[in-house]
Amino acid sequence: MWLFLVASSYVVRIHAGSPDEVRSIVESLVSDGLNDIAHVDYGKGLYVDVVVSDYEMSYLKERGFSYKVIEESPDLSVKINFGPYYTYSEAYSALSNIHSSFPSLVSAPFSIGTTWEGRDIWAVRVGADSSLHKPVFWLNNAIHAREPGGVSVGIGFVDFLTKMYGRSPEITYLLDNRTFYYIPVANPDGYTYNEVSDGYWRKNKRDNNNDGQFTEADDGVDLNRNFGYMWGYDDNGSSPDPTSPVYRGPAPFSEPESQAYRDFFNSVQPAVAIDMHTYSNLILWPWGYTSTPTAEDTIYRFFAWRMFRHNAYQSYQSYYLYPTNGTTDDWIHGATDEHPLALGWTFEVGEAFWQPDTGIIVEQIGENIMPLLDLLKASGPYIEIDNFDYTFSGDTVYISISGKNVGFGFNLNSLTATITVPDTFGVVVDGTENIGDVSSVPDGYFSAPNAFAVVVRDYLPYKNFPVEITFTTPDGFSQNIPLFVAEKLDTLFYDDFDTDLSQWTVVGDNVWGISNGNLTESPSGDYSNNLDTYIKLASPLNVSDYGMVKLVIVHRWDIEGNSYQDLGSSIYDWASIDVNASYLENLWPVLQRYWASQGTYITQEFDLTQFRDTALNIRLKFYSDYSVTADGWNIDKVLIVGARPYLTVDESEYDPSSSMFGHLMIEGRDGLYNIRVPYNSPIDVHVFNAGGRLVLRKKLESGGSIDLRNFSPGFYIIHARTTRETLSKKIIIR
Ligand code: 0X9
Ligand code: ZN
Repeated sequence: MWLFLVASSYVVRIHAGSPDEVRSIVESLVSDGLNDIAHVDYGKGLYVDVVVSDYEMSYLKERGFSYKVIEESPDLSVKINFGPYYTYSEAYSALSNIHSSFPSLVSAPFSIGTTWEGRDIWAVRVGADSSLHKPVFWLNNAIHAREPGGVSVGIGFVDFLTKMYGRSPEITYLLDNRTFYYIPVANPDGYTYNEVSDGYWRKNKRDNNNDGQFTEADDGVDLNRNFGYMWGYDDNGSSPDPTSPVYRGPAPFSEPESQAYRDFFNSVQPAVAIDMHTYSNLILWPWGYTSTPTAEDTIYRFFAWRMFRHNAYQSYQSYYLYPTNGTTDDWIHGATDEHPLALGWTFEVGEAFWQPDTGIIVEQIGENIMPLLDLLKASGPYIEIDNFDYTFSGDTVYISISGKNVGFGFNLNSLTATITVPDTFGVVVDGTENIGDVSSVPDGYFSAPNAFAVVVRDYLPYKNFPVEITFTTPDGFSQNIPLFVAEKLDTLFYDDFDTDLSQWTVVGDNVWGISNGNLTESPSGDYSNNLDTYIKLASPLNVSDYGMVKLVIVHRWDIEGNSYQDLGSSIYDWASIDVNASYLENLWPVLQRYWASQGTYITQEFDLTQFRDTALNIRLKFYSDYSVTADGWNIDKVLIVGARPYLTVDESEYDPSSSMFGHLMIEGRDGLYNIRVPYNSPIDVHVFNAGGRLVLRKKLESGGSIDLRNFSPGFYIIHARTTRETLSKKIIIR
């Protein structure tokens, strides 16, 4: 009957009147041994969340603190199967299942070491072609036992990568050129203990007092205080007292769990690493032991800035949350005698240790997809195109590019860019550009005006065609970036909000409306508190045969929040633009979030090409907390445009799985061919000779034949297009 033996835990919130008072409450709690701080709000909330026992709560009462209980030991019946979270064994199974579905992308879970109680610390290796040595990215979860929310985000990210491989050129490149080690549960003993206890245990399960049994009051080491860089530097946020929740252990790396972490980390040598915790919606970087910034502070700020716009997590040097020592992030950054310099990030995801439902978890995966991708990119050389421009002059297209290398510490020396264009579309007349030496950000920008020239085939009625730019260096770097030249854009969706919202579906609070020709979540005045609502396209778009898809939005906003520019500003309310494709199911990766104020209209573009699908959707989401409101979000226009090649003579584009009704067929020989389609669609037929010249064009109504018997002998390509597919067949006339 262990159920009756477990202690109760509470997360209590203590309010203060000023940021200084918040800091002094933290200090006095810590000096009284109540150092299990879960969250510190120095912003408008002005409070401290601390995890306490019954006994500690009565002590708080005695000391005259006024507090409010915000979480209690979750109801045991919910907790037995860990609520909506992965248990230790479910995390293992989830990763094993991903491995079974994508064996060439995700390894089977393997053990990097064992715990005091003999449990395996599982890891998977994510990335194609595991035989190659590639730059390494690291993510671990649950070094603190009671933080299962991060495990959901980590597994969700691995799952997302496998779904995007082969669809998104970006993610395909990343999985081909990175090795990503993922450790779902870094503290298995503590984690599994929470599966059968009240769920607030933080540390591992070292038997501190050697009495042969585990008791919460006496045992356990905080693994995030046991790392060997500046271990025990002082007693601020790290304690020599074994009963403390931040007990640092008897010696640096005294614990089998931190040893396994250290040894595996040192052997694989990541360039960028994240230790993901819950909760607080924060992204932190070293140092934690001192207020002095690291020498890489501007680099941390550069990446923090990119991530900030996606998930709206406040971001700063970790010391300013509260000082600590012996943490993972300081060791990752500081222990350069053990491994090459690496960026060491701490994420604090979510708003509670135990959150009520799966919906919140999926939102937290969505808001962290782009930030995690940003750091996956940063862990090796990676070119990001900022501008791809072209001008037309007769049949010639001049192409300019600019961009940057976002790899941390990876310089690209003697960088060359080469363009290729499929033969049917054009001939490259100026195909190579020597870009020179490109260092990494924050300095690694390049610009190459009129880098390339392409003469487009004169039989094309308009100049829509794919190109591929390959960046290489003499020492072996190579990255292909597919792009699309579009003279003619198709409007796939347009709304300037002059009439009604019939093109949209509302989910959540039904507050959306039109005001002065704008879409807004508050058509009459300021928005309300506690909103969580979105509006999405009523009919998702089939963009599967587009070579480029782009969202354009014209908007302005006034939303509670201090500053949109300042990384350290607290974010209370926000607007968000999110994207979905059918294969992502209920996951909506966040493209960008907005808060504070943008008084004049701005136009923004988002490239959605990598989310190409038969059912692409976007949503506009609005979130507000308590107490303060403002005018809100005003969206003047939403436009989605796409471009597709005039034709494609490439059999690889033909996807036999794309229709359940059967397919377009070209049959026949010796100059006589039947073209049939088993569904209702006109067929546009083009025949090209071996030189790529158009020699016949015919429109068939749902099928018919073409006669090429009087063509001169040689090879030809018959290209047929319906409303939903294209098919090419190479034929020979004798
Ligand atoms: O205190 C911690 O270990 C982390 N917070 S948590 O609530 N998940 O326990 C924050 C660690 C941040 N890193 C440093 N301060 N170095
Ligand atoms: Zn933690």
